[in-house]
Amino acid sequence: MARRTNLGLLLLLVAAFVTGTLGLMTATALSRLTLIAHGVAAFALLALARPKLAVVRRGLRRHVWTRWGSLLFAVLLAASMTFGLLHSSGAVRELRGYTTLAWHIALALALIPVALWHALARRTRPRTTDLGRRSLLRAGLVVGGGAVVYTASEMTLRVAALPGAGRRFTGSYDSGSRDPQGMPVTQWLLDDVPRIDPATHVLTVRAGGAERSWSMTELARFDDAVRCVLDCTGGWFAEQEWRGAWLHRLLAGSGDARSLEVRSLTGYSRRFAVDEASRLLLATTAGGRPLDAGHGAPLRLVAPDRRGFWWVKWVSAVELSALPSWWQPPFPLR
Ligand SMILES: Nc1nc2c(c(=O)[nH]1)N[C@H]1C(S)=C(S)[C@@H](COP(=O)(O)O)O[C@H]1N2
Ligand SMILES: [Mo]
Repeated sequence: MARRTNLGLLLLLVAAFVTGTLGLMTATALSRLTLIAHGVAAFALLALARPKLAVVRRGLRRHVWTRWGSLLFAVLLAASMTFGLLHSSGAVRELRGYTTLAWHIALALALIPVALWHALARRTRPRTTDLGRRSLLRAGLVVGGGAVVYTASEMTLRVAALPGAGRRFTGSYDSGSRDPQGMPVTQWLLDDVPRIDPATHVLTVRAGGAERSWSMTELARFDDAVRCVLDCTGGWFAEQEWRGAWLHRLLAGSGDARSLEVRSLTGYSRRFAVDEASRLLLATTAGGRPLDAGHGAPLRLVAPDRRGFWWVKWVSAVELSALPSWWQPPFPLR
C-alpha cells in the first residue's frame, strides 16, 4: 500500500510536470488539453495526500537525518500547488510584482532537484503486481477522482463567477486587449528596456553571404496588419492590431536556408522555420500607435499562435541559416 502510494505520487508528479511544461510551450488547442491533464493530475495528487500522510508518519521516525529534505519537498510542493490554485481561480493574481503563475512555476522548478533527491533516497521499486487488477483499479479511482474534482472545480469557478472562469484556453487572463499602453511590459528573465533612436536604428537581414539593411523609414512604408493575441507564459494575454511588414517580404528568397533567427539588440533571440516567415510580422505599431519602448520600439516580432517568449522585442537582425529550427533550447535561457 505504501509502496503503491509512493509510486502513484511519483507518476502523477511527473505527469504534472510534463503537462505543465507542454502547456507553456503551446498557444493552440493542444494547450487546453495539456492544462486539463495538468489539473486532473493536481487533484489526483491531492487524493493521495491522506494515504501519504500514513507513509510519512512512519518515515519521519526512520529517516531522522534526511527528513528535513523530505519536509522541504513537501513544503515546496504544497506552496507550488497553492499558487497554481490562486492563479487558476483568479483569487490572487499577483504577489510582490510577480504573477501567481510565475510563483507557481518558480516553485515547481525549485522542486525538481529536491524531488529527484527524494525519489532516489526513498526509492520505490515497482513490482509486476503493480500492474495487477487491484492496483490498476485503484489507480483508475485516483485519476477518475482527480477528473471529477477538476470538473467540479471548473464548474465552481463559473457558478461563483470567479475571475478564473474567464481565462483563455491557455489559462491566461486578459490584460490590456485593444489597449497596448495597458498591456504589461514583460521580460523573459534578464533583459532591460533599451532606449533606441528610431532615426538611426536599422534592421539587418543576412542570408547566405548577402546582407541588406532596412531603416525604420523604409520599414514604415509597409502596411501589413494582423490582429492576434500575445499570450505570455506569466499568465496574461492581450489582443491587439499590429502593423508592420510580413517578414518574408524582407527576404530576397531563402535559398536553401532551413531556419531564421530573429535577434534583439539586447542579445535575446528565437529561431523559426524558414517557411514561417510569411506568418511572422515585424511590427512598428500596435493599436494604430507607434510601439512604446517597453513593448519593443521601434521594431518587434509578432508571432501569431506562439507564446509571448517568441515575440522578440527591439529586433535588430534576422539571419537565415542552414540550422534546423529546433536547434535552440525550448525556452530562452536569458
Ligand atoms: N528582447 C526581448 N524580447 C522579448 C522578451 C525579452 O525578455 N527580451 N520577453 C518576451 C516575453 S516572455 C513576452 S511575454 C513578450 C512581452 O511583450 P510586452 O512586454 O510587449 O508585453 O515579449 C517577448 N520578447
Ligand atoms: Mo512572457
